[in-house]
Amino acid sequence: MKRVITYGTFDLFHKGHYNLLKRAKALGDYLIVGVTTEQYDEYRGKVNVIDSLMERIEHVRHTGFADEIIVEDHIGQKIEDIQKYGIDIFTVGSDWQGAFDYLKGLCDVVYLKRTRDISSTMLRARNQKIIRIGIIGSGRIANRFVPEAKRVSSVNIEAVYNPNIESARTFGETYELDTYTDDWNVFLDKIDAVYIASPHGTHYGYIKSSLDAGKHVLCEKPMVLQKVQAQELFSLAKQKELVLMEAIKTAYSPGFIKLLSIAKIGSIGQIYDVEACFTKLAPENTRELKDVKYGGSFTELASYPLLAVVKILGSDYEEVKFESFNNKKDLDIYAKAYIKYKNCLATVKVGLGVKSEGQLIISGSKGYIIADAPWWKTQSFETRYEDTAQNEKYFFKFQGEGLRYEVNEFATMINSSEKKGFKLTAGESTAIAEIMEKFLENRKL
Ligand code: C2G
Repeated sequence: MKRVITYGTFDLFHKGHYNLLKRAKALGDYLIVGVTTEQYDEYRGKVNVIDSLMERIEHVRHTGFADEIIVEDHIGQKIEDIQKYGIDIFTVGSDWQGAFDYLKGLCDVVYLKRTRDISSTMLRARNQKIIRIGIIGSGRIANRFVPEAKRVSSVNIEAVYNPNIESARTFGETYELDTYTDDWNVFLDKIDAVYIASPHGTHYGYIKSSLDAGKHVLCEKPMVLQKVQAQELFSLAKQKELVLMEAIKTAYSPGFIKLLSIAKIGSIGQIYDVEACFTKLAPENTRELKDVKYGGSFTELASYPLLAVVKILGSDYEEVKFESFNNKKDLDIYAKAYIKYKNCLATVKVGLGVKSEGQLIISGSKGYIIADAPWWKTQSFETRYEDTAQNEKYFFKFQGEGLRYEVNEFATMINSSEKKGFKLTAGESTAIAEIMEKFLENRKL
């Protein structure tokens, strides 16, 4: 009996998949089909699979070609399976030509011609209304945003707005955008949603105007620097059934989400302390160290550490105290926040003018979690215990600049009936804004 194996995501099942499975079955007598899990797809860079694993398995089963269905959930599994199941032939579509030649020592490798003019990506685009995104601002983060957004099939960057038309033109031509403009109404006409990548002080105005115009909003951190503004904007978004999301990329990245789960299921016991640090040396003459109203280390960098604190300990802290060292413009080059909760503590350390170890350490009654710099990408973390034999290390891919995760979440929220997600809630963003506001009040003293 000739045993054949093939693998795939089989998302939005279509005739290309059907043809592949039919021909795979015809190669032998027994066909095993490996269907990828969401986590494994996320690991290998597929961030927008629509159908659940069970739906995708059901679609494969329904063809009647598979004699056995397994899941593929980790890298290297193909080699293990070929030996475990005594496979004679591995097959996959010709879009993978050569990619699995390393299996030739174990079995025959057959690349079957890919069915033309159909793909899950195309169906996703057809099935789902493409969300037309307009970018406000054309600075550093906006330049990183465009290539990342291209990795998310359900969105398209249509336009860029900048009051400085020359900046808008340069950016628009660089990325071949259909529209670049300094005319707000022209900009709004072309889009369904905005990504705000302008300086902190302009965020509130752009969010308000965009929501008033019925546009969904993804706004760079810090979204706003006053609690009351955050409350007002989130309730406006809710009232108009629009999405308002703060773009703190860590909140949407797979590794950080897993870290939160590990912390919250009690792996390290009761949590008593969270210490988070993020420093990034900046030259004296940059915006962050010149803008006397909104500049400084805390407004620039504290969104990440505060995200960790608020996600792990919640928003109901009792008091917060600050210490900082300031430059000649009275902007903090190094700042520390000490946040006291009823039964736990948190320390946030940030610095544009002072370098320190960018760690996240969560201390608990049974052990602790440590994520080394850059913990805000959460490519790895470790749980550590008194009995070091119990220590566990976790590793994650952080694809590219990691902005694709927030773009994917933004698109998912827009396409879902619930216009809010769990990864970073309105309450959590509001708590972060409140602590930012308290820091700025404290700095004026
Ligand atoms: N396929 C095809 N024709 C298409 C689309 C897909 O023949 N028009 C084939 C692919 O080449 C693959 C199978 O159908 O062999 C499943 O395709 P996907 O669901 O896109 O899975 P993929 O990401 O290609 O995963 O470890 C995963 C596998 O290596 C392949």
